[in-house]
Amino acid sequence: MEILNEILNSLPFLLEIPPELIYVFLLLTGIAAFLSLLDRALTRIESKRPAILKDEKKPPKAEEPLPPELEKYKKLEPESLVKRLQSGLSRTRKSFSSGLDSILSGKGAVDDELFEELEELLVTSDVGVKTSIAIIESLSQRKEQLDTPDKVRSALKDEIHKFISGPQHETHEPGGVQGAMDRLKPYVILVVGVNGVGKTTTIGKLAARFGSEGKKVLIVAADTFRAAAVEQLTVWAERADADIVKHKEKTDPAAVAYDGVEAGMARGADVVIIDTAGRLHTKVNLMEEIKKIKRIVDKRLPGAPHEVLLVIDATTGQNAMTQTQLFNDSLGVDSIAITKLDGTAKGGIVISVSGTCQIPVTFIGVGESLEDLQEFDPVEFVNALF
Ligand SMILES: Nc1nc2c(ncn2[C@@H]2O[C@H](COP(=O)(O)OP(=O)(O)OP(=O)(O)O)[C@@H](O)[C@H]2O)c(=O)[nH]1
Ligand SMILES: [Mg+2]
Repeated sequence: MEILNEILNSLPFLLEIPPELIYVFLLLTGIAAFLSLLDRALTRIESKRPAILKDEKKPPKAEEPLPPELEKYKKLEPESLVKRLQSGLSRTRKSFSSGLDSILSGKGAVDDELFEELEELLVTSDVGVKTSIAIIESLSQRKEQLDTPDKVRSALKDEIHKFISGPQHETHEPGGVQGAMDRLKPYVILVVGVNGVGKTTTIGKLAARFGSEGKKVLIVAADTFRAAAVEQLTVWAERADADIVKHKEKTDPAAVAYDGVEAGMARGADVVIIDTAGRLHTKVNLMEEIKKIKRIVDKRLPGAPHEVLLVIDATTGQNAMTQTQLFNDSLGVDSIAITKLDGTAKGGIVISVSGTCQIPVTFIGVGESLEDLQEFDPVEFVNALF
């Protein structure tokens, strides 16, 4: 205050200005200086944030023509996908619908016996005992309204749909937690599962799907157990126009995964997909190995893998449930792909897994070609079943 008075006294013309105005002026200057400092500090913090946390969308990739294989994939019409789904599920559908027809035909009364028969049909379609009981219990609560076979059929369809479209599917979209793929670069997917379930094939199909969306995909061959695995993956990478990182046979798979993620970061990949060797969920040492892969990947890119994708084979029936549980206990599974539905009449496993495990089923495999890996859509699935 003294300094202010001194300044006012030393500059007589200032005396003509009311001191209140000078105070206001000084206050405003102070606020402006503070805001400018704050802005500079925030800019500095923002520039230091790791790229993977940035919220803004990635700039679109320069327009490049897609290779013919991916162009073909991109142009698939929804109707042709539905047809493939229906034909892929035809064995399950035949066995399920003919069972349902024979139960419902000639039934005069909707009684406990009918519900028991329906429950048995579900169990034999591999829906699982617990799941089947839950679905039929819920159906029997609507008993009063079910006075014709058609009503029973459509109520059962409704119950199955309700059962498989839990909230976990709503927050997930193909390839990850909603929006995560756009935010995280590279988005890292670790693919796991027991031997021969279709991990490598699924990775090839996924790479093609992401590639057809204009994403830059890098596949990591961390299955160093079999020499043929790397060759198989190389063929898929070529088909999908994806980059591949591979090492010599018997290299530590965690080291390959580490290098793969590093390469993905250096080359600006949008998605990094890591293939791993098939392993029995009951073998402790093999489960420890996959945990190590996960840890090492996280070391190179904190937060990665962003998605642990478990592949299960529909033809293995209820054992797939045990696999899901043990892989989830060891690693934390984020999403599930169920393959080989075209090879079984017991596609009910999809209902069992998607209804009981709190993990979203994101893809189902209904054949061997690229377009046969489909997004799991509960409505389409139930429509194809009835
Ligand atoms: N019919 C059919 N076959 C499939 C499907 N998905 C994968 N396969 C076949 O299943 C076999 C095994 O597939 P892979 O992708 O090699 O399985 P994997 O899990 O990588 O096997 P490992 O690496 O040995 O553990 C191959 O012959 C695939 O063509 C599917 O949805 N339908
Ligand atoms: Mg494989």
